[in-house]
Amino acid sequence: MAASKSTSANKSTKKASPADKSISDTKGRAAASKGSHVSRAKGKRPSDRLDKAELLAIYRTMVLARRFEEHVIEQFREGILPGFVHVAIGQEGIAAGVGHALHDDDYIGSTHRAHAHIVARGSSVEAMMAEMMGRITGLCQGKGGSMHLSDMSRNVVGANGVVGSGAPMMTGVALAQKELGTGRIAVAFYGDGASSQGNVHEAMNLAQLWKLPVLFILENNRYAESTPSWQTVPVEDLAVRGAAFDMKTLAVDGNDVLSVFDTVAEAAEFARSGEGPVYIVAETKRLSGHYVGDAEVYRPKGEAKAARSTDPIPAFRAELLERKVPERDIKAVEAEVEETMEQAVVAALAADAPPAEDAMKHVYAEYPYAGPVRGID
Ligand SMILES: Cc1ncc(C[n+]2csc(CCOP(=O)(O)OP(=O)(O)O)c2C)c(N)n1
Ligand SMILES: [Mg+2]
Repeated sequence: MAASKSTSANKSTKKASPADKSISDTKGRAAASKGSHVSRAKGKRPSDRLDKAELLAIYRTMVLARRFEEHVIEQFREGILPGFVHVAIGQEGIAAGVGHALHDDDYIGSTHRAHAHIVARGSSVEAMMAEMMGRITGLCQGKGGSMHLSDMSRNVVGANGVVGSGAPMMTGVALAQKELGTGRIAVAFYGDGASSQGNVHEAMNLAQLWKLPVLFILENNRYAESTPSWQTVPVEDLAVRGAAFDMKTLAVDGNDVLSVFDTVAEAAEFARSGEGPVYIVAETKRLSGHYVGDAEVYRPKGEAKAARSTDPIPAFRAELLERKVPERDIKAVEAEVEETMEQAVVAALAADAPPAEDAMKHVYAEYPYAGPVRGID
């Protein structure tokens, strides 16, 4: 295995008798997964096959997600963008690594912190920004906003304000893929806070029982709102929870985009081949507040500043240079992203709100459903 270390309970307990599956076994696995977050294993990795254009595409996704959210913050502070907004600044390594490792027609289900995941699926940033501003040109015709962004043309089942609910929803999507034999997989993103929710555990249990093609991707930023995870989670290493379901488990440094890419590539292959779900724990840092406007008084002094040293974007930029990607090409990507985002904001600002008479439209699905679901219709 390449980028991350497997803590697969499947492998390590296959020959063990029930009595052997003891606390010490679990502890052993916890120890095995420690340290696997930080270093990359040597040897061939799927990302070694990425060419310059593909590496730059990953970098573009990260920068586009960052600039999208910086524009969102600006428009929110201006009072133009309504609602309640959570940004994932600092967590783009996970979004981009996952987005680029998936097949184009795989499915994702996101959280309240969804923008980067959706940018990484290739949704239009113009339509996303318009949605955030409540404009008719938005992804959901301006009726969803940040926490209900969805884009079925990109198989983005949706952002979701109900913490942890992506796990059962995407388990259902995975069940559909298995039943229909599509060969596609489903991804459920969730946070360390959500990881203690009962419905997440129920979903993981059923997914493993039925060997469903779903990846449970835990973005471990170690905060749920203002509460640090040590106050709510009794285990130091969240990867050990995979053992409860005998589920293949991978731990990865979420700030290292190529490690995320490699980990998800491995997991996706496993799930796609019918072997069952994979649980991925990606360590990261939330470089912003829980929501835009959060005073972060709960954070120990200096923590936020120190976390900036793990920012995945400058780290990957430096890696591109090391890999001999010319700086002028990197700068060209950055300039193109600036222009794309400027245009997205201008276009969203110029668009109209949906008409009042449409307020009750799209509240309930109309059956038979005639909307776009790629590959099935
Ligand atoms: C079912 C449910 N419970 C509580 C909340 C309130 N809430 C919103 S975000 C959040 C914290 C989630 O933390 P985590 O899962 O770690 O995600 P992060 O915010 O770190 O991305 C909570 C408790 C909610 N939206 N839904
Ligand atoms: Mg969290």
